[in-house]
This record gives sequence, structure tokens and C-alpha cells, in this order.
Amino acid sequence: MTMTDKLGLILENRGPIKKIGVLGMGYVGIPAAALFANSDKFDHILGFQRDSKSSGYKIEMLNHGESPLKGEEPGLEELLKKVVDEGKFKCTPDFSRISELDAVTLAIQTPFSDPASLQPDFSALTDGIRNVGKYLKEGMLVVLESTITPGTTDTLARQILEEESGLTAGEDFALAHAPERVMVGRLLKNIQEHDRIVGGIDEASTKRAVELYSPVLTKGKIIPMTARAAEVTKTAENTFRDLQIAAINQLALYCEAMGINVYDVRAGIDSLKGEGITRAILYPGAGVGGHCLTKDTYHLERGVATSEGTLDYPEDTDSIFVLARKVNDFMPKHMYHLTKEALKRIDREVKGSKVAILGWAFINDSDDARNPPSEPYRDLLVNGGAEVLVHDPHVLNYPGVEIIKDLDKVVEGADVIAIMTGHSGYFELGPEQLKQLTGKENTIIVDGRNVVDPDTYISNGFVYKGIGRGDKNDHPIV
Ligand code: SAJ
Repeated sequence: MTMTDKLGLILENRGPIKKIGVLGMGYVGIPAAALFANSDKFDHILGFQRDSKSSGYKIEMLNHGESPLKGEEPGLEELLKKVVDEGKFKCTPDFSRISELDAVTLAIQTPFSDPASLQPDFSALTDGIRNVGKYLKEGMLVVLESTITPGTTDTLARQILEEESGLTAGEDFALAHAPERVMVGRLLKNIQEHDRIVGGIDEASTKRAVELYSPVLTKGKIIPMTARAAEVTKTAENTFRDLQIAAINQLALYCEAMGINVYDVRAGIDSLKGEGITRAILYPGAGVGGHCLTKDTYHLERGVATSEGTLDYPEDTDSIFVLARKVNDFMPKHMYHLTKEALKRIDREVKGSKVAILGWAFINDSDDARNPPSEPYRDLLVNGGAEVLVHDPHVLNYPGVEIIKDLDKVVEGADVIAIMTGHSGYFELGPEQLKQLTGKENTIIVDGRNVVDPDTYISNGFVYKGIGRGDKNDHPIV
């Protein structure tokens, strides 16, 4: 009897999955746990959260049916209240209760401590896996939902779980990777409607993981594959998105140098419809932030660097994926260069100027400020001797940076207004209103998200700079 047959038998004898645990009560774990609890296929869901100083507060909030996630998450608050009131979901710091469960998922952050040396910081993930290993029982399923370096499920995770439990993966317990594909602001919708990649270390593990995720999908379908293929799928889909953004950012820089409007070019390219995704063209901007695109390339790079096989790749040639990272990481610096050039046009310099940054969140209409492109831009200005104030309608606070809600206070007396995030409210702003606040004859506006109409601002005496707007960036100053 093969290992997987033995596991298949154990899982069959154990019966259908009824009790599930979710480790990591964050943007991925909380909606996932709520949807598991809302399914009549499952009896009871435990959310595991360490009772730490920084995030222990989540336990009580969740057990009152309240979402600790900031920002708008349609349907989540109601669903949490429902499943808590029904007694189907409970949050606990007691990891020993893992032993009473049929399946456990881990949705824990996997940042990179040093992208250059491709060193990820797996400390939180490893702690979580070790906690599961301690209470792992025969016939249980363990699923990693975090985005991880290809190979992690079948090496690091397997080793720790076997070490802690004394059991064998693929023989005594099932192990799989089912990467999250959620975006803030639509967490529940994404989990239910996106297809779900599910990859086990063996067939029995894949089959068991398919049983776990099928009930929560509405429009999405399950796409089964091996654990490593699932790891590559996730890291590669974000790497491809980052590459697509880098391509349009590079084109935007070219358009500036050639004195043309990147949005004309984009509309032109975009007109060649059909025949698949390759013709999809994204949007240039002030940078790429967030917890995903900024690191998943390095997970993919580390995956191939640590794989057993030999990579056949042109000699002395950088990975285009890493180059894409460098182009996207350059965009906040480009915003700084545009700001300097604009100040020079009115015989001013960064030193002593007052800059109003509009937008700290990494993405529009969200409070998510993980790896915000605004931060390197602000650092360059502050190091250059500018006084910088930051406005964001959604972000509550950020270490070392005062986030001001009063836009007038931020723009008042400013020499430069820099738009770093495309929040909807900024599209409502007008040149007269802003000019009144700055009180300047020639206020500078640097648009990093194509929010304002250059001509409207230029005709009101603004000095305009926009990413990709080579057709306007050297306009005559009115
Ligand atoms: N951005 C641009 N131009 C664009 C699109 C985005 O400059 O055309 C910038 C955004 O301003 C932001 C950053 O890129 O700073 C990331 O934006 P995003 O829309 O990719 O948002 P994420 O990182 O939250 O979501 C991505 C998504 N991945 C893919 O679409 C392949 C999402 O589906 C994933 O679930 C998520 O990563 C994740 O958690 O991995």
C-alpha cells in the first residue's frame, strides 16, 4: 500500500471535515474563517490569535462579532456577527485546541527581511507551523494560505510538522498549499468568486484540500495541482502583474523624455483587443506598494535559486522580474525628480519648500498602508530639507509619520501638492480651491495617479508635472 493510499484510508475513516482552525486573524484569515463558519458543511471554526500586546485585542472583538480590520469590507461585519451569534465561530489564543480539529489553515504574513539576498522573514510563519505541529493528530489536514517561496510546503513546513508531531506528511496527515488571492476592500467576494488554486504534497492531500475549499466558493472553481505548482502560480501571478506595471511605468518615463502623453499611447495599445491577456495594459503611477507585489517576485526568485534543477538563462543577464521591481521601486524617486524640476522652474529648491502629500495608503480608497510608495518619496523630501505634511482620508496612523485628516491644513501655504494615491475624493479637488489654500501665485502640482486635468490647473497658474505627461511637463507657466 502506498503512502498516499494509507493516508487516503485514514482520511476516509476520519470522515468529512467538520471542525476547522484558522491561524492568523488578519486580512486573509478573518474572512476565510467567517466563510468556513457560514457553510453548513462545517460544524465549528476556531480562529487562533496570539494574545500579544500588539494584536491580542482582536480576540475579544472577534468574539463579540466585530471585525478588527480597518477600512470598508462589504458584508464582513454582518457575517462575523451572524456566525458568532450562531456559536459557529470562536477566536482563541489556546493553540492546544488544534488537537480537536480536522483541518488547520495558516494565513500568516511572509515579508522579506532582505530582498537583495533573497532572505525572507519566515519567523511568524514558522512559529505558526510549530504550534500546529505540537497538537497535530493523525488524519488532520494542514494548509498554508500565505504566499511562500516555491518549495516551502514540501520542505520547511513538512519538516517542522513531522519534527513536532512525530507523524509523517502524506502518510499520517495531509499537507497542502492553497494561496490567498484577496484584495482589501473586497475580501469576501474574492474568496468566493476567484478560482482557488489548491496544491497538495500528494494526491490524497490535494483531494482533502479540495473538500475544504469547495463549500466556500460561489462563482470560483477549484484548480488542483501540486503544492510546488501552486506556490509558483501564486508568486508568478503577482510577479507578472508587477512586470506589467513596470512595463507601463517604463513607457511613461520614455513618453516624458519624448514629450508625449502616455495615456494617448496606452489608449492606442489598449485598442488592440482580444486574443488573450497579453494585450492587457495597466496604469503608470507613483509606485507599487502593498504586502504582495513588493515581495512575491523575490519569493519566486528564491524558489528557482533554491530548487534542485539547473536554470538555463542568458549569462550576465538580470532577471526581468527583478528589473521590474527596480523600475517600480524607482517611481517614488521619479516623483521626487519631477518635484525638484518643478521647483527649479520657479527658482525654488527642495530645501525650505513646503510639500503637501495627498495619499499615504498604497492603494486607492483603502486604509492599507503596507509599503506605501509615499514613504520613500517623503523621505527624499525630508532629507532634502523640505517641510512635508501628509493627508490621507482613510489611513489612521503610521509609525513616525503624522497622517492629517484635515486637507486644508495640509495644503495651506504649500509650495508643492503631490498626489501619491488615487483616492476618489482627490478627483473632486479644483485648482481655485487649492490655490486659495496655498496662497501661491504658482503652486506646483505633481500628479502621480493621473487625477487632475493638466490644462485646467495650468490655466490657473499651477506648475504641472505628471507621470507620463511629456506633452505637458514643460508647459509655459501662466
Ligand atoms: N498599481 C499601479 N498600476 C496598476 C495597478 C496597480 O501602479 O495598473 C499599484 C497600486 O497603486 C498599488 C500596487 O500597484 O500600489 C498594488 O496594487 P494591486 O492592485 O496589485 O493590489 P494588491 O497588491 O492588493 O493585489 C494583488 C493582486 N494580485 C493580482 O492581481 C495578480 C490580488 O489579486 C492579490 O490577491 C494580492 O496582490 C495578494 O494578496 O497577493
